Amino acid sequence: MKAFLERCIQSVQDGDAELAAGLAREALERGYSPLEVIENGFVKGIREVGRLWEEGVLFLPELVMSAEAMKLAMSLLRPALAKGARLATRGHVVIGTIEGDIHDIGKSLVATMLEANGFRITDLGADVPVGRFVDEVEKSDADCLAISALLTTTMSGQRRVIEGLKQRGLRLRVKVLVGGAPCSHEWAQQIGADGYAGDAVAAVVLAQELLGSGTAQ
Ligand code: B12
Repeated sequence: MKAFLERCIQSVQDGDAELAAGLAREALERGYSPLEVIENGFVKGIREVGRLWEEGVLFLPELVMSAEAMKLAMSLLRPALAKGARLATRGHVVIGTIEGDIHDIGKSLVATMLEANGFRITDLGADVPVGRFVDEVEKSDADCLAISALLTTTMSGQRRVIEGLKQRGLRLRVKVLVGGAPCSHEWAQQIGADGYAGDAVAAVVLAQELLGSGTAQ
């Protein structure tokens, strides 16, 4: 298994979408846990790419190729992740990445894991305007708003969503979760969110706690 995960990591680092897709298919054929292959394989690969990019070892086109490889592998593994989805809903979560920010890999993983654990999901996508989050809460029966931000320059949008909810008298209608690389528990507290989670599994546990829908599956 370790050697297989290493190949997954390497395929993303090399930006080799064909190989990443082949490995995702192989993982499904072999009956490996899709979550383990994502978290300990492909996600590790993309994080390493981010680190190398920050150090100036890699350039943006290489980062884009790695992200494409990662997305393709995820698209193949996601249906297997969501297979455990229950019919009865544990709550309705509206999720999206904040405006100005196109990072959607982590947000989509959180959405898939929530769905697999029985939550109904409305995924607004990436680069979602602040007002769109607020409008969606107003017009839907959302129990929870989950806002992703991967950039230090866009995370302030999470605060603006919460302010927008307050202005429209909607703040108490939903629980607000925040996440993404630059966020933290302190940040969540500072902006008046209900919680922060550092990965998709923790996001499920948090949503279950906040919405009072039992223990993690
Ligand atoms: C892949 C990637 C890209 C891809 C995105 C492809 C896509 N469709 O998503 C591309 C190449 C397009 C890209 C572009 C840019 N990127 Co970029 N990118 C990354 C990278 C390497 C990985 C992100 C990722 O997908 N990680 C894998 C997923 C699974 O992890 P995750 O996103 O953290 O999500 C997990 C948790 O955070 C959490 N989570 C996430 N969201 C939420 C939400 C909630 C509610 C909860 C509870 C939890 C939660 O759960 C997730 C699953 O476990 C990161 C480096 C890094 N370490 O994060 C840089 C990074 C985020 N990018 C960065 C930058 C600067 C950019 C650009 C500005 C570059 C440029 N000069 O153009 C642009 C931004 C464009 C824009 N306007 O958005 C910087 C941000 C620095 C900063 N301090 O703001 C980073 C940190 C790289 C770095 N080390 O410098 N990027």
